[in-house]
Amino acid sequence: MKKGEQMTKKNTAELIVEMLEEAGGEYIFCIPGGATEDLNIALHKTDKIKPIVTKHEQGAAFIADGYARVSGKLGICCATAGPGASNLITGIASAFSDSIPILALTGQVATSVFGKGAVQESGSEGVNITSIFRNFTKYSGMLINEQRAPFMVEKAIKLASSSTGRPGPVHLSLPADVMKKPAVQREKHTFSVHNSRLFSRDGVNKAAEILLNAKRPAIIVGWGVALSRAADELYELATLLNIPVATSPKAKGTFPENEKLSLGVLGFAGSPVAKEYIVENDIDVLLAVGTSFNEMMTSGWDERLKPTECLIQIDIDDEIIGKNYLASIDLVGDARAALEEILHSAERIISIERNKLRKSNSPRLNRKKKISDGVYPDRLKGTACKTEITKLKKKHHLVPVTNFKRAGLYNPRALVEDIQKNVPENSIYFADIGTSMAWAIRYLNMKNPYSFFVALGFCSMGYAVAAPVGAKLAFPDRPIIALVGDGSFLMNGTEVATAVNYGIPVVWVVFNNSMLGMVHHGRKLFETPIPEGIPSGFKQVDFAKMAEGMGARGITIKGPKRITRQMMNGILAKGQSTGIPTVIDVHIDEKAVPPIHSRIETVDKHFG
Ligand SMILES: Cc1ncc(C[n+]2csc(CCOP(=O)(O)OP(=O)(O)O)c2C)c(N)n1
Ligand SMILES: [Mg+2]
Repeated sequence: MKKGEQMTKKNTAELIVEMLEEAGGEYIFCIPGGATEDLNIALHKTDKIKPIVTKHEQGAAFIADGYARVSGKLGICCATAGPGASNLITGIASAFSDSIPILALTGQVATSVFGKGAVQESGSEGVNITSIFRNFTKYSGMLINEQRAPFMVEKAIKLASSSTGRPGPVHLSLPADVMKKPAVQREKHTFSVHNSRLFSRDGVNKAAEILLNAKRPAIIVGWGVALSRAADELYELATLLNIPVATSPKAKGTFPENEKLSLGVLGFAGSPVAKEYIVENDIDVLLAVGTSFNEMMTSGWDERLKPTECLIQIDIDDEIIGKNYLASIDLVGDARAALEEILHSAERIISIERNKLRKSNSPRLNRKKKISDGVYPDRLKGTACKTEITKLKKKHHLVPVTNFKRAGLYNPRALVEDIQKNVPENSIYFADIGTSMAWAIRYLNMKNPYSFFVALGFCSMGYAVAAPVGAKLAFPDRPIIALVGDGSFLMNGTEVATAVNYGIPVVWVVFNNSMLGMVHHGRKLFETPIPEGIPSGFKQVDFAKMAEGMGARGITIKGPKRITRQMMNGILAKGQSTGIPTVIDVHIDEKAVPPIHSRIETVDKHFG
């Protein structure tokens, strides 16, 4: 033991649990195994962190993600060595792609037997789990001894929670012998998340000036705005400067979609209004906030997205700026802080100009004049852009559903609209990867921020089957609605049993089309349709029965039956009172063509 270090009565596993508690950990999503027994014993001694045992480690990672994604808190998951750890991979990779703060703990055989062929050895002499995780985490390390343990755990938690740049998953491998060692005494630390405020003052002022003077500006916001919880600041800036806003599919709802200035979603399954306003017409100044301009948002990096005069780009990650489109003004920093600063700067400029105006005018005129009358004429005064948007909304007024309804089958668009009509406005939605996501992005009208979630970074099927379980734990009083395909449900549907086990009343709506519809429709939409070498269809599954088999409620909707207010009220009320989750198995019109054309064009152009 070194000078200054004292041994305490607890062991290292108990110290880790103590640190997780201090970091605000409420749940640990996990499947136990021999290599994690010390952690298990340590968890047994506390009632502050509740273990939620899932049915598959991928589910544990996705559920931790769902918890973290909706709440902004750290999600914690844990798996045993070897296959337990490797089963986490897709979930952690998905969290990495979407910058979700997760701490993944995995078991490890004792360091004393490294290299001897121990069961599930996962160190450098076996399947090197730490090294595998290094490829898609902000940090992956093995606690090689008890002395380094407190530092490494603290570092992992801090890195996950974004004290440096974007948040993201981290991984720690826990050798069994180190876990048993007496814990090193450490100085207590207060955990706090610091959002970096690195952007330049000059850049902020310049951005405000340019936005104020722009003729036809627009704002595009990405997932970074949701991550930094910047919806209020975005709203204030957009309304003050009278600038239309489009969001990426992932950031859907961060600007209220019912607002006059809302263009809706730009990109995959997005709104034709956003496309026409921003892509098909010239924008002189574009403010991009927390978006990497990825494929899904830009419909394959459409050149027409470039503004004619100036791109102002805000991102916490310097590496993102200018990655796909050249930025004239770059503001490296947290989206919320940067938007707030631009807002203050714009207000300052407006008030200076107003004073100038006052001085130069007669007192009589003065009282009536507003800044928008003189200095920044047409735009700030602004009905012009709102009128244009309203016209576009009318022009694209989405064809009534009845026009493309096949008798007796539920049109997926009607399904999405019926669900939204009949559940409370504070509901949180998840959409899985598949056509359900496309229908949801296009036809849900999100008024509340941080209430619509798609894991579009990694696009893993099955995400939205498991993640809502974590979301419901984070927000027990809000309805959690998961819109999922039947193929996706078959991947992680066993997590319904996890929800049943812990009384977590999520509502899953399964879009039952007996096919991997995204693949099926995608193939057909190409100019020369792609043949079915690997089939996309499969035999229909009875998801209500599957749900009932796991102890959940199962409801089948087929034929002329529709989702109604009474039905949803009943499902949600019963869920809240009993804790029993529900699976609604809806037989949809499998022939309805989903709004995925932009993706097909991208694949054709870039991967064809
Ligand atoms: C884990 C994983 N495997 C494969 C894919 C490719 N993929 C994307 S969507 C999709 C089909 C989804 O089918 P389903 O869940 O039934 O939804 P649908 O499209 O039919 O609505 C497939 C196979 C993927 N994104 N993720
Ligand atoms: Mg399907």
